[in-house]
Amino acid sequence: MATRRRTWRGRIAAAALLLPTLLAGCGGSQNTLAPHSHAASDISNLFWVMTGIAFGGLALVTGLLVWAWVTRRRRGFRATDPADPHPGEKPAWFVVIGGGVVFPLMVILALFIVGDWAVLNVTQAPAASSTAMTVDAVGHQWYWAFRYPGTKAVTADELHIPVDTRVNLVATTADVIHSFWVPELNRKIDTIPGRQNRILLYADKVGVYRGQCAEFCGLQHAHMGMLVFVQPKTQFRAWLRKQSAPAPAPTTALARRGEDAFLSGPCSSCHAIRGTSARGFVGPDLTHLASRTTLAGVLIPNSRSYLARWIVDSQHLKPGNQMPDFHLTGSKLDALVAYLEGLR
Ligand code: HEC
Ligand SMILES: [Cu+2]
Repeated sequence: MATRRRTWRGRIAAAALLLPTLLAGCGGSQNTLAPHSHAASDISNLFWVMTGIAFGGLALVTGLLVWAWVTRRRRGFRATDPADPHPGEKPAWFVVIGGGVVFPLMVILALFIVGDWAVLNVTQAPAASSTAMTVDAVGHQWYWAFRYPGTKAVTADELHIPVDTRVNLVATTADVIHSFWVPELNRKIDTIPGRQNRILLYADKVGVYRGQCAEFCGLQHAHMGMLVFVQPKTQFRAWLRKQSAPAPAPTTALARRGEDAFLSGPCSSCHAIRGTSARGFVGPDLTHLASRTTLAGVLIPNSRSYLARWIVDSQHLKPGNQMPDFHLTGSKLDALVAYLEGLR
């Protein structure tokens, strides 16, 4: 008896210890329950309605069980005939049909109407005419390229949009299936080879929202994050104008040597820098690299030391990523970093 009690206590303690671990997934920066658009609000409301109904159902069934148990004990029930263990206790047919068929059907139908009809309609691909602008999101193993049709702007992993503006986001892929997901702004949208999928991107508040590839796409899937910078409209327009321009020319002798190294070496076969001869498309566009706050799918900050470490040892920072390590020595590395840091 004593051992039995101890194991139960152990199990409860284990569950209590596990709870904070599970709840650690709630909150934080990718929170579906902190919506900042109509679509995300509807998704969050649907979650609460479903949770409420689920727990209401649980409470109802548990309550009935307890009630049956208590009334039975009070009556001093003892089954004597094994062929008829419940003498004189035939449930009324309307309890069985009503509670077992009609009631669950009504709940499921109500959830279907709220979920499928109302919420799906709001989170659906927007009519192109109802949006103010389009952004192309292209999934790559393992980063996102963002293009602004009608301009030359291309960026990676850091998407900028104006606040209170309906954006038509067109999701495609350069390789395998990925999924574009910014939980605070809308549901997920898969990128399927050969297809264009669309979703509405809208934010009611200026800020930075984190997103993540939400479809397993290989080794570094977990490090395929993104940031959505929601800016006041005039700020956004200024940003877009700057991003559309070609890369600024290097201003120091060191940076000029870095440019030479970049253009004459293997870097330019994988990366594009507009305004130079670098036109690769395997890796992210680096035209305005220095205007980004992070590198490599929001894995590391865009600082001088991380930039140098990335070039020399990206396979250590993001194992299996498609950029090889370059064993460069001091002065050449300094020159490359100086050049990249000037790409504002
Ligand atoms: C074989 C193709 C290839 C070559 C060659 C290559 N890169 Fe890359 N590079 C990539 C890929 C792919 C990524 C994205 C990695 C990821 O995040 O998964 C990348 C990422 C980067 C980034 C981070 C960009 C961002 O916005 O996150 C920098 C900076 C960079 N490379 C610089 C260089 C430099 C400098 C060279 C030359 C010394 C170079 N690369 C050579 C493929 C290449
Ligand atoms: Cu992925």
